[in-house]
Amino acid sequence: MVLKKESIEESNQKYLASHKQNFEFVAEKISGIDIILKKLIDFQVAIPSWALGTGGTRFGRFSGGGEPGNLEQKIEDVGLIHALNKSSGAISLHIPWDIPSDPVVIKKLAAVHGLKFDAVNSNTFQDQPNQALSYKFGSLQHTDKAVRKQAIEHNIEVIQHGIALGSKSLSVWLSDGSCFPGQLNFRKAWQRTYKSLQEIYEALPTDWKMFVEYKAFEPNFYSMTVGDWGQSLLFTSKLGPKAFTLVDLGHHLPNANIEQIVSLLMMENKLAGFHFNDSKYGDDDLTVGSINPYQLFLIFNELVEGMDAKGMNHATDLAWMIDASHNVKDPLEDLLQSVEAIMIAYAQALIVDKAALVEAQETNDVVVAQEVLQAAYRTDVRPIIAEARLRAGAALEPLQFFRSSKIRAQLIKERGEKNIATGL
Ligand code: PSV
Ligand code: MN
Repeated sequence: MVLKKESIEESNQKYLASHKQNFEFVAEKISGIDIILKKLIDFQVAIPSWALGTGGTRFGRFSGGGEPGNLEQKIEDVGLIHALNKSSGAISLHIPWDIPSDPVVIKKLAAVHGLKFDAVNSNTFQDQPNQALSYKFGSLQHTDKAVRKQAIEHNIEVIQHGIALGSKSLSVWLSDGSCFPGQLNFRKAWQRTYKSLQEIYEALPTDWKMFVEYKAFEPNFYSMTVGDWGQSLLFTSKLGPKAFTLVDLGHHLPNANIEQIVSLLMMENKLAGFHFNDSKYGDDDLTVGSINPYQLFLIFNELVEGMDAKGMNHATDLAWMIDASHNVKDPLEDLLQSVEAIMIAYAQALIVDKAALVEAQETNDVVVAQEVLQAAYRTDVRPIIAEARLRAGAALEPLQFFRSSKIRAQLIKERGEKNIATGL
């Protein structure tokens, strides 16, 4: 299913007059609005192929129907999101959930929808049918050299799939660790993992990056071998200039100061980018901005400050991706909400009065520093995001469009109620 440009334009007409009024009201108070709009238009957030179906927990899964049953349909779904917001121009594949049967055809299909291929993700946290050796006790850390070799070879195969599609990065998330005290020698596990990562690193093409994602707990509950940003940074620093630390917002212990982590990783040129989501308790994988939008804004405030300090390109120098799961919402609606939340936080960070903030910081004026940040955070920037969408040819009201055009009903008609997406 491909959305027609004309139907989006027609729908925009309904909202245009009130949108213009709202936009002018907020825009007149913001200096450099056209530069901000350009940055917003350029900013693209990749959609993970595994977030297009209904998620679930170990207690159950409640499918909503019309899920994409293959890679082609997943690309079609990301194409729908991108047509509606023009901010989701990339898809991130997880191998082996999404092995392209014919990369040339898949690449062409993605191009029809205006999509590129973002990072490719390896999977050594599950055993696949017909897999020779088990990852029950880890993969790159495993005590058995043969298991490590199998996991290394899988990562190299993922790189090959990525090369065929035009990806430029490999994301490695390991569930390696231990469930009980005494199960693992931490030092040996770290060293084995490092050696394995080195072999994968050696297989990277020269213009590729390797992202090492950390996670505090789950599925291992006593130790994780890449458990926090310190452990990941130790790996990526030793590996070399093509290795970076990937921040997934749900992978921290409660109340971690993620914005500070982000700032320091950028200082060291070691921030890969993000897996955006939100959470209340742990790795909840909830809609971005649904629980703690202020934290998201504070993270973007550090990102903009840190990227500007280094003269980085906001749109292309870091990897922006969602990593979420939708147990009770329509996945496409949820993803539209997540992208919107990211754009809002980014726009709010762009309008922070930087000179006033620096002045407050340098003079230890704590009260003014808070006022400056919250003035930006409390600005309703939604008309600015909508204007960026309008200028990019997207829908002024993506969610309304999705609902009023009955897109899900059409997908159910095409794919059926029981189509199940590959993934977790
Ligand atoms: C692990 O929780 C994770 O965040 C990693 O990014 C995985 O690749 C992804 O979720 C999908 O399971
Ligand atoms: Mn993740």
